[in-house]
Amino acid sequence: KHKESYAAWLQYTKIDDQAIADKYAQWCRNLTVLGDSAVMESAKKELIQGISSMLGILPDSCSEPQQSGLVLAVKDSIGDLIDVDFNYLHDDGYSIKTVTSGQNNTIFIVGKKDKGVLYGTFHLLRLMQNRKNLKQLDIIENPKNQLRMLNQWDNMDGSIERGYAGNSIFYKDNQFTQEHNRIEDYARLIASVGINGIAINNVNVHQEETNLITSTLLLKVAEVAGIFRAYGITTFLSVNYASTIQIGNLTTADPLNSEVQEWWKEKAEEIYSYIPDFGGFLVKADSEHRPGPFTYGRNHADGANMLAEALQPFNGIVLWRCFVYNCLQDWRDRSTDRARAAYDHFKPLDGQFHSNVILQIKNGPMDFQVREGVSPLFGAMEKTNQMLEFQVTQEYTGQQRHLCYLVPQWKEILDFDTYAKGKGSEVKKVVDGSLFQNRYCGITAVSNIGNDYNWTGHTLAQANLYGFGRLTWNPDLSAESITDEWIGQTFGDDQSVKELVSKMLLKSWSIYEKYTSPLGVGWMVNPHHHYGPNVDGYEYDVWGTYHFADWEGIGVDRTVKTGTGYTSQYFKENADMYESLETCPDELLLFFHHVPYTHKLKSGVTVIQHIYNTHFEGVDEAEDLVETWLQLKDRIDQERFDDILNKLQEQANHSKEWRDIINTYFYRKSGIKDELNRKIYL
Ligand code: GCW
Repeated sequence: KHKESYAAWLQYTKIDDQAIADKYAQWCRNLTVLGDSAVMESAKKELIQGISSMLGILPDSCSEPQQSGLVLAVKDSIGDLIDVDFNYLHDDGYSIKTVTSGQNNTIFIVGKKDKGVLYGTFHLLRLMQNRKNLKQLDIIENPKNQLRMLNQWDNMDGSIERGYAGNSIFYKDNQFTQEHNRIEDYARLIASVGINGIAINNVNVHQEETNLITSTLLLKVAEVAGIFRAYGITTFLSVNYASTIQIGNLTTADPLNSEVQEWWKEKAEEIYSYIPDFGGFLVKADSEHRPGPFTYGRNHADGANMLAEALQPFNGIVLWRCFVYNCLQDWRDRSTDRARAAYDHFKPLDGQFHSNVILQIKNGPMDFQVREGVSPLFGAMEKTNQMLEFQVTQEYTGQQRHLCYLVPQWKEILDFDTYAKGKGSEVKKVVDGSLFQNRYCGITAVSNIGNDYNWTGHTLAQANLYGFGRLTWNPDLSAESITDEWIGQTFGDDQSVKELVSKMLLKSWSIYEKYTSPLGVGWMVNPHHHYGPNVDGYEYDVWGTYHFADWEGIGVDRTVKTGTGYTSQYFKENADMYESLETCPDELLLFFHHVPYTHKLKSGVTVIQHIYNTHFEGVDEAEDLVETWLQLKDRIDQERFDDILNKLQEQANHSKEWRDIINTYFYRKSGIKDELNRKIYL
């Protein structure tokens, strides 16, 4: 039961087409693994599982290459079997080559290191799952990003902050679960798309989790790290900035205090005695009531560097989050702009961070909205390592009850040109380190999995996790190709399934945007849990997330001329574009400007008419999703079919709630009627 849901994109469904199966079999009858490590062992295990499940044959394990077969090797073990240009390969890169001569048919998967072999193995299995021809493979692949990470917001009581797929697979009742198989399956899933780092606890480090760096729990962390290590994934922990006070018997966490510094140095040494390849610390400091260096009149470079010095002897790194803003704002105060906060705090510190500190920056300056500007911090700190943070868990994008496939959104962000070094300074080049030659860099995201049988609640939300991994490996992959390969592995090779599901996924972000908050203004959700419409839910609150709708107009004036000056944080080309009403793109209009409802968009309609139109359209399109899915009946197993159908129906219903609340709200505020006279409740 639920076998397909659980296996996600690693189903290795039996290949029914005998011609293809026979062809594959010529390479899969025997398997030679040259090199010995836990990671090589994982690659071998995966191949055996994939091959036996897809082809119904068990490959012979050989100690040296046979006439035909599969060979896995690393630089040190390949000898002169084939020629691989190792100068071109990065540590995680690989080459896959089909060698045919006479009766010999061999596929070589070669990495510089064992991790590359594992990635190459998953690549080959992906090709087979998508029924690709293996006859003339000559693939060479390097990941574009060095760090490709996930952050679990899991708490030790088993809950997951902003988790929409059940409870934690790591913890229960303030203890580690013993679900090692499940954790291993998670490691397989994420390694298969190239993830190489994971922080296993929530960035909000509460009391229990503060103890994760103490001896009893470190033993358990080490067990989990061992599972991930075998899949090339490095384990990190989120730490409590005030650990010296909470568990260290000190009265301060001042980063310049020598006892504090000493405590962390000893702590790091202790951690590495349990986990020799421990990745380092992820830190949320001075953010949303978490402790931090501000308490001691120190800045964030002081705080991050103190931890970096402790980790440095062990090659550990500090992932320091930039989500720092005033969360006790007064809505009456129009001069404070939360969007400015990260840049204002961090930009002046450029050049002061140690080389083993990376600033972890959310994609937008606010908080993972369906649409917002790109954070102006990207590219703004030439001398500082920067890492991009996405949110795979759908906090503000339908909470895995609505379909919202985020790959198109992430592509837009990665392709956004910052102009930091002139044209062609896209975000993806900032965070892959190529623009400023950083020592450390990469992309991270908040994971969307829990212990639900299908990992993600909504089965189609698996595509977000898959797509995130693939994009961190290579941000230049197109949304269409990622989507296509995911569907092939998840629902099989049926062309009509591919076409329809792909259409649904690729449109879903735009659909979700249409029936929720308009034109980049964000929020309008119910406080705390953030599900469902509530236009003024945060309007008179302390969080700095306002839309300022009145009877005349709506939007946040972030211009230099009349607003908060946020636009000036971008490089000139973007600053100018956003500053001017004429050039600001429609989809972000209300993020940057406060305009009357009668303001005409570039699309030709007024703001109010746009709100009405998109909300009616959004519901229609959500209903279309149901209709499209119904066409797939009998082409998808009953369980997943029904499951997804239920979710899509819930979404279509709930989208009406959004439509009506938003439309009525703005009709009441503006008194302006819908030109098309559709039903707006009074
Ligand atoms: O937007 C907020 C979320 C919090 C989260 C925080 C963060 C982990 O609502 O739940 O806390 O962002 O990113 O730190």
